Amino acid sequence: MTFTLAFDVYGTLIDTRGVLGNLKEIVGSRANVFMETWRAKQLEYSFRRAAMRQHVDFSQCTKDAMEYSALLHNTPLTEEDKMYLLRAYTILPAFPEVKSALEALKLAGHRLFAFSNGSNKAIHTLLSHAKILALFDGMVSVEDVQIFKPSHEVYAYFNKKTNSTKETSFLISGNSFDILGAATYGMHTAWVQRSPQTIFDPWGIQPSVVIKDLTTLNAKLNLF
Ligand code: 2OP
Repeated sequence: MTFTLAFDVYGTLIDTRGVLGNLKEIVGSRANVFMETWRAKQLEYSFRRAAMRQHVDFSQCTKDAMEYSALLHNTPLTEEDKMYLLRAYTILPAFPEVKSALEALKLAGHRLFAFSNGSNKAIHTLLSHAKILALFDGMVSVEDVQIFKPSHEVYAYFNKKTNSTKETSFLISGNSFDILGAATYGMHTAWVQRSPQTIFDPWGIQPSVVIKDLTTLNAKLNLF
C-alpha cells in the first residue's frame, strides 16, 4: 500500500542544531544551553498562541524565543547578532540521510509532502537551500489555517489539502507533541527517535512505528 506522507520539517527533515556554529561565534561556551532554551521556548510560544488563538508567523515565535534565551542566559545580542542568527535559521541543513531516504520513498510510489508550522515561504526557502524541494509533491503550512500544531485543525487541513484520509496518511515527526497531535486526530504516525536519550511523552499513546532515522521508513510502511 502507498501512503500520503506528511513530513514535519524542523527537527525531522531539517536539523535545528544547525544554528549551533553561528551561536558559538556570538555567545561562545553558552551556545548549547542558549540553543536548547531557544528551541524549547519557540515551541512553547507556538503552543501558547494556539491555546490563545493569537496566531503569528512561526518566525515570530523563533525571534521571541531567541530574545528570551538571550535574557535568560544573560547573553545580550546586538541587532546585527539577531539578524545573523535569524538568517541562519532560514537556511538550516537537512539531516544527512534525508535526501536519499526521500528518493527511495518516492520511487516506492508514496506521495511526499512537507508539513510545518513554518510559513509557506519559510518551508520553501529551507527545502530549496537543502536541495530537497523537488522531491516533494507539495507543501502544507499551518499558515493557511492560522493555528499551530498539535491542534487537530492542522491535521484535518493536511488531509483536505492533499486529498488524503486519516487511513491513507502518515505523519512523520521527530517531535512527540506532533506525533501525539496526529495520533489523537487519527492519522498513522512514525516517530523519528534520532537519539536513544530522546523520551516519548508517557501519555499511554504509542506511535504506529518508531524509526532511528528516515532510512528504514520505507520498509516499515511496507508492513502496513
Ligand atoms: C514543524 O516543523 C515546529 O517541527 C515543527 O512544524
